[in-house]
Amino acid sequence: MANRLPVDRITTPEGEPSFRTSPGGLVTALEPVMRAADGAWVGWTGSVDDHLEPFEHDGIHIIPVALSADDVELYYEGFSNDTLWPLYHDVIAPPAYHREWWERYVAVNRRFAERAAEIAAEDATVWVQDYQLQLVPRMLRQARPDLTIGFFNHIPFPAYGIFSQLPWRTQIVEGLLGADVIGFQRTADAGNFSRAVRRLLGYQAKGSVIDVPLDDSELASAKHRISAVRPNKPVRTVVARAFPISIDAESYEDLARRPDIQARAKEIREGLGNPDVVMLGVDRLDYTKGIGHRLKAFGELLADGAVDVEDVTLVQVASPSRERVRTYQRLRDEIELQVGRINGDYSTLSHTAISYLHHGYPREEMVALYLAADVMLVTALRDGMNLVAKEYVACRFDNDGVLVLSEFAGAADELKTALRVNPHDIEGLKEAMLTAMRMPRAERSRRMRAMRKRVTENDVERWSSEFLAALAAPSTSLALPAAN
Ligand code: GDG
Repeated sequence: MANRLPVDRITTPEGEPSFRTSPGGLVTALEPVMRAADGAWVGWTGSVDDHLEPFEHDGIHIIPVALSADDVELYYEGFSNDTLWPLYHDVIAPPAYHREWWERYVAVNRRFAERAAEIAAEDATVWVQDYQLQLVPRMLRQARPDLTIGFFNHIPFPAYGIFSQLPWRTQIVEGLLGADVIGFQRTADAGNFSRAVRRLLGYQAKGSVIDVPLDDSELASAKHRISAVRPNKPVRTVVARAFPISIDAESYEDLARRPDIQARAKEIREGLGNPDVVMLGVDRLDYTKGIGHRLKAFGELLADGAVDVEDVTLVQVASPSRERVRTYQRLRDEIELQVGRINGDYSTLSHTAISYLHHGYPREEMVALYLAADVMLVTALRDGMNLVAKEYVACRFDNDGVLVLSEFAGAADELKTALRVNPHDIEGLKEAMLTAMRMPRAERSRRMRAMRKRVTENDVERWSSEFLAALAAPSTSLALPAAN
């Protein structure tokens, strides 16, 4: 189950409302698993007040949860995107704390949990996705103790000094601990979570295993499953560890090998005036992505005369995101002012310094852009994983191209031969851009090969199967606490 269903509402040429599978990696990863296990996907269609009966789409059972306009405003745009999102990304933007947002978050989480509790078969496995639904694991366990429950957090989990700001920090941690396995992007995120558990609840958390004492109703219902040796109180063991998410690498490479997409990549470069170097950024227009830092560094390189607008172009795709949230509206103004200034100062009639695109594009066009880019800039200030970095690598079957990668993106744990940067260090960022532009072919190839090995081996199918294997492992069952 996830906040969003794996389908988008569309209107057929005949004017009929219909659904189309949304092209995300999560869908690709889970589709085969769900088909094999006869699974169902619980989530929101993305449209307000969409009261739909369950239906079947592309072999997947779809169980819609309806959200009202108020739910969207308070639970989704409010608590999820304006409280949790900035808090979990190291308070890059200030989180807003409103009690009515929290109350709605609880209510909507309950609605999701109730829906799953109604439809899940006896002893079924339920996998809850992401920060919008952190209370669901506990609610679901209370309603259906027979279920095996997994949770995956797609965004970072912050250090306790930051997390502890949250007025509802204890409820969130308890909510998550309803799961048997809690997955994070990085080992550091899992560590932050375990520390929060120790600090707030005093439970024992060693390595990736957390001992959660059973409450009285659990004790009663679990009696047949455990052999308690008094005076030790029985516990459930919860596993909290990293499962770094990935992409369907093969499908990206297949697109990159298509002659029409390669021709399009060439056309893109020609359209830009055939500069020596094309640098590329692809992000949702979000303050976590470090777009402003990237633009600043590039602007300074132009100002210093270290690069010439005739030779180097930066293409920045900033896909529209969360446009009803104020912080995002302000960010858009800031970025567009910055782009306008740099272009005004440095563009010529034949060459534009920054080609700025506030659009979403089809995946084919994204792949053509990846192929057209000599240097890919991923300068997130904080990012759970960053799939764009992995997509760029997956597309570069020519073993060419340079990835500049922020150490604050989860992908940095895996893509060790990327050019690593601290995006707050503008001088360092400028140097990395110059190093990337000037890197000899042999070094580009050596670095890219190593990254490709990682991305093709550790694809999204492996991510989901490793998570589900951990969930099925007996270590996540009832146990006695470890001896002190
Ligand atoms: C969250 C976490 C974590 C972007 N613009 C277009 C487009 N995209 C696609 C990219 C990529 C995806 O959107 C963005 O994924 P990211 O991982 O980069 O970032 P978030 O959206 O913030 O995702 C993140 C992720 O969840 C998964 O766990 O990695 O850390 O924040 O696939 O290609 N796709 C198309 N047109 C666009 O204009 N087709």
